[in-house]
Order: sequence, then structure tokens, then C-alpha cells
Amino acid sequence: MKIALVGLPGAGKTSLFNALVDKPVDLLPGVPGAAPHVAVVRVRDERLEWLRDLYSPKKYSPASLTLEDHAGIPPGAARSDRRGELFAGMRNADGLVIVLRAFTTDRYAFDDPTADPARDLELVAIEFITADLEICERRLQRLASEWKKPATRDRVEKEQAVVKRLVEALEDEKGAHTVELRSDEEGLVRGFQLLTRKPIVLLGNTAEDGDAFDLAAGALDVQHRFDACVQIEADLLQMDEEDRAVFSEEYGITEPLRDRFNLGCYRGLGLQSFFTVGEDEVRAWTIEKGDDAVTAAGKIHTDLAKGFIRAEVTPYPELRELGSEREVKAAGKQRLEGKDYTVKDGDVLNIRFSK
Ligand SMILES: Nc1nc2c(ncn2[C@@H]2O[C@H](COP(=O)(O)OP(=O)(O)O)[C@@H](O)[C@H]2O)c(=O)[nH]1
Ligand SMILES: [Mg+2]
Repeated sequence: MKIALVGLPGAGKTSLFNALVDKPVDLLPGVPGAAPHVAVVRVRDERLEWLRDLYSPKKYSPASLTLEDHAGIPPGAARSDRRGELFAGMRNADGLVIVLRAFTTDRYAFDDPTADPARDLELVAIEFITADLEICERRLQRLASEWKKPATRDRVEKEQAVVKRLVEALEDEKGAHTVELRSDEEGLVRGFQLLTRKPIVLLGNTAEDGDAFDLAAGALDVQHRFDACVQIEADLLQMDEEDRAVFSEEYGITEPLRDRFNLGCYRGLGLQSFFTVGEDEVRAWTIEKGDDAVTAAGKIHTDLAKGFIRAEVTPYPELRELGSEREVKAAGKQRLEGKDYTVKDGDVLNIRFSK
């Protein structure tokens, strides 16, 4: 899963990146269109840690997220000559985290120094809408010329109808996610990678002494929001453990931003985990909420999906309570499920399959 950190320049994206990764990068103002900072972070999961202690496996494999820290989007960017390169990298992310500045700063002169996250969210939304509108309009021009060929006219007309609906919403300053599409229609526009059809998580970057603030989702598909003082969180990481404990307590931070962030992304993107266990490896796998057992099996290996017979399901809460798979089985709480079983967050799965 690829998550792009985006927002206005100076919102604290790179500071956030540094609070999430092991190797911090320099806080230079990003050049618009420059390659993003990229890092793969492990998703800490207390349940998986418990399973590791239970099985003492040779290999321990937590889930991971790929983070990209993008250059800021200055207002007007979507109409600038550099718009192509500015947005290209964000388009292939699975989800966007918009960092909103809720602290006052005089660092970025072109920007209003006052903290107004609602205004900034609107500014970002306008850039996304403008950028998506251009993509849709270009596609319509292309389709108009393709329409002249009778052989593909039906397909072209179908796509034109869908794209026109998207254009209508975007012209109305609504995100493309507000247009409900059937799955076949969705397939026609998936390749556009529209920013306003992506799930969005908001991170309110508060001042050191900052208060909570209200925010409306506005034009975007906001799935989750949380607040943090990113600066403090990044500073905490540079401290030794003792100092970190003292300052965390002082600032009332009970859970590190890393964990809250990862959880927020899982929630925002509608993701969940299932686990595979054994002496060789204890591993977390990421799937979408509502995925069935065959889809989960296919994550592990396509052969497991093709030859799927049954899934042996050990629910995590029972395993935790009873202490071993053997006990869960003895209590009759291990189940055999078929292809259509909807996997639950935290299920320990053993896929039975034929080669
Ligand atoms: N006061 C305060 N300053 C912050 C906070 N987060 C970031 N900054 C400062 O804001 C400036 C811009 O941060 P940066 O992470 O480079 O923003 P980016 O342009 O979005 O990547 C830097 O000087 C940071 O030290 C915060 O939570 N509080
Ligand atoms: Mg930056």
C-alpha cells in the first residue's frame, strides 16, 4: 500500500515523514515536482507481537506501508506549467494523507502565516479538482476524435457518458468520488487515477500548545482525521528512551504518532490484517475489509487461491484467551470455512489447498 503525504508547502509533511521513518531527511523546502522522499515503514501490531512470542518463529514479518513525502502544492499549482510532474507521483498512491498546518509560521512568505486549516484544506481541494478536471477534459477531447471510428463507437459513447458525469461534478467543485459508478463504469476511469476519487486521511498538525479545531470534509472523500503536533513527535524520536518517556508524559502523548498514523491509514483506506503463523514465520497480511477467504489466500500465493479447499480459521481473541491453537481447537472454536467466508480483522488463517 502506497500512501502519499501531501499538502501546502510548510504544512509539516517532511516533519511528519521524519516522525514516521527510521532515517530522517533534511527539512529543505521541497522543489515543486522534485522526486518525493520514500520509505517503507513496518506497521506495529501488538497482536502480531504476541503471536511472535508464542511461536518464536525464524522469521517475523509485520505488515508495511510505503510512504512518500511529496513536494508542497502551492495555490495555483494545478494551472502552472509544472502541473504534470507535480501531481503525477500522487496519482499512483492508494491513499492520500493531507497534512494541514494548524500552527502559525512566518517561514513561507507567499503563504498566509495565520493558522487556518479549513482554508488550507479548501485550497488543496481546489488544486485536486482543477487537476482532475483537466485530465477528464483531455480524455473527452481524445474520445471525440475516437468517436469517428464506427467500430469502437459504442465503447466510446459509454465512456463519454461516464466522463461527462465526472466533469459535471468537478465543475461544480465537488470531488469525483461524489459520482457513483457501477463497477464496469469504474473500470473505465480507474486508469485516470483521479486524486479526488482517492480515500483521504487528514492530519491536523497542531501547535505545541494548540487547541483542537473543527473541520468539515469539504469537497474531498475524507475517511479519517486525527491531530498531532508533528514537531514534538519528530523531536521525541531523537531523544533517548528516558527523556522520551519524561517528555511524552509532559505532552500527554500516550501512543507514538507512528502507531496512530498507521492505524489511521488502515482505517482510512478500509484495510485490515490477517495472520499466518508457524515455526518458520509469523506474518501479517493486508487485505481490504470485506475480502473473502479466497482473496486472502491469493495474497499469500496465487496457487493457494487457485487450489483453495478450505480456510482453517483461528479467531485472534480466542487464541489470546486460551493461549494456544491446540486449546482453541479443543474448545471447538477453530473453524473450517469455505471460499465465501468474510475474513475478520486478526484472523489467523491456515489455507488448505490442492496443487
Ligand atoms: N511550530 C511548529 N512548527 C512546525 C511543526 N511541524 C513542522 N514545523 C515547522 O514548519 C516548517 C516546515 O516544515 P516541513 O516539514 O518542512 O513542511 P513541508 O513543506 O510540508 O514538508 C519547519 O520549519 C518545521 O520545523 C509543528 O508541529 N509546530
Ligand atoms: Mg517538505
